[in-house]
Amino acid sequence: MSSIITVAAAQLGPIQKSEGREIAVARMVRLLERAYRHGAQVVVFPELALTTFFPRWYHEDLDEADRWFETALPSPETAPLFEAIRRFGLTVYLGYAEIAYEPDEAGVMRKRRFNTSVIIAPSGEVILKYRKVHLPGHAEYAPARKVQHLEKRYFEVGNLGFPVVRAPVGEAEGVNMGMMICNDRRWPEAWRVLGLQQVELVMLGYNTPSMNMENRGFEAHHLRVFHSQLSIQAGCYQNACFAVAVAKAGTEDGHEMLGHSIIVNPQGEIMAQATSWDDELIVADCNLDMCQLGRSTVFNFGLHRRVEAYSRITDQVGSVAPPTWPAR
Ligand code: CDV
Repeated sequence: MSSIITVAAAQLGPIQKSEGREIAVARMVRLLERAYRHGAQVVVFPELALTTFFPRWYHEDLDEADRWFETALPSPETAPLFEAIRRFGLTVYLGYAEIAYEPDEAGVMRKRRFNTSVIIAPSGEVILKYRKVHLPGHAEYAPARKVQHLEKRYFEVGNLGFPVVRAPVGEAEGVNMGMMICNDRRWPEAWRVLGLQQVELVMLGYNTPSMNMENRGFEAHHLRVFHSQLSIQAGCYQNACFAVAVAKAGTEDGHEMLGHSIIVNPQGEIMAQATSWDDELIVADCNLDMCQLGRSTVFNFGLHRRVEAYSRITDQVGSVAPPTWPAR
């Protein structure tokens, strides 16, 4: 059995507010066909891949935003994507806005909204679902901000944890696959929870503005890409896994987002990087045996982790000030 899989990052250029799903889906189907021709077995699309990044737009009434959400996958509009997945025999990560009718934590059945991604098997079946845990931004209209970022308005915090599934990919008998969505990549806790499940391939999509309009003079523009890649490269190295990290890039309705989609190996090296801010495919061969080195040496968790020293990680949310010296 081969332990080499060929993975593709299918970066998308901008999707304008006025553009319907059929336009995005047609572009995605073309990328799937190109991925197939390049011999890829796994294809990763961005966060909220079917629409513009709508959390930058304010709706007083949440129901008015329903047009950005999917109530079922596949739907008549996304069916061509599933047909292409089956036709080309690909494993695909898809990010989208989800409406689910399900009980909340209090057991009350209601309409719920999540920023979601799924892994779709070559058969067209959804084999794993993830709902974004680290939602950035704010819930109410913020008049002082130059651009709104209303993820906390439109989405609930994901309630599925960070799951990992093992499934066959190409010639590989089984690949341990997990997901993140955008801001999650900046949180080492998210990577470690996946690492603790022996993840080999992390798939993640993002929509990241290329400038921080609220930077207060402390974040130079070029650091936007650096911070994104720093987080992904560190996550891969410290958890001995590969990652395919994929942007929705370019200028959507006047708002510019960075590209720089990357494929990273367990040494934290970038194996391939997108060079445009448009639809672009990058491909790399990943030898899964490479995960073994970190996992059996410096990051052999069973041997070296010291959970007795980590209780603050789960017992405490915000930071606390340290004691002052000299004590008064
Ligand atoms: N969609 C995102 O989660 N974007 C955030 C921005 C707001 C910083 C990100 O982490 O890229």
